[in-house]
Amino acid sequence: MASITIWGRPNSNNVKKALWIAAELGLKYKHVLAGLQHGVNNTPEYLAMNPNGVIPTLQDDDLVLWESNAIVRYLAAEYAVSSGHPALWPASARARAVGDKWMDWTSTTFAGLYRDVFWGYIRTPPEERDMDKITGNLAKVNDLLRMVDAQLGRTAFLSGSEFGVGDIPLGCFIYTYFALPVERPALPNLERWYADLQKRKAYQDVVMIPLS
Ligand SMILES: N[C@@H](CCC(=O)N[C@@H](CS)C(=O)NCC(=O)O)C(=O)O
Repeated sequence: MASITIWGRPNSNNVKKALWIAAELGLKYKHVLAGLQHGVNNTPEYLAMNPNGVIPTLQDDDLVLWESNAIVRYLAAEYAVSSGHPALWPASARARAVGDKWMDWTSTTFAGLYRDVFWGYIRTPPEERDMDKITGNLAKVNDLLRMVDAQLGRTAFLSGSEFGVGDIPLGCFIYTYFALPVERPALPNLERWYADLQKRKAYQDVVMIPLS
């Protein structure tokens, strides 16, 4: 029986990715709060596991892993079949590649721009907000989401015709996007996809928590 531990605060989008895939797979794991007010991630013990000092970190027996997308991919690859959810890790590399690119795109193209918008509205007092930066980044975020909307007009999910790990990274961010006190452009396919995600128990339990 595997012994899994996940470190990270549950309101972090990167931690949510790991907790969400674990919930989809029905895995049992120990959860250690870490990051921001919880500390832990700057202790020598934590840095020995994850020298970046960021969250999340996963331990599964003798494997220690960081980078949230790598954690999602590892858990799906290792446990999709044994947990009875083979669709979460298709045997075909071609099938996996479809969603894989959206995982990396979310981290490398979307997350940095979105971070300033989210932190600006949710974690910064109104009088301290840099509205020029927030508004400028929000416009770029909306342009990126128009691209996602076009994709979701062609396929039901970012992973293809079925939900898969390729939907997890952006799925975490999109919950907070739709909760921001801003005007949003019409993104009908993205809204349909978001509505589909909200029907998933794992999404409700892990992702749809109060913003903080
Ligand atoms: N590329 C890393 C980024 C990890 C990251 O930046 N984590 C943030 C939270 S989302 C963090 O550790 N912040 C410091 C803290 O929470 O104390 C990943 O995807 O795992």
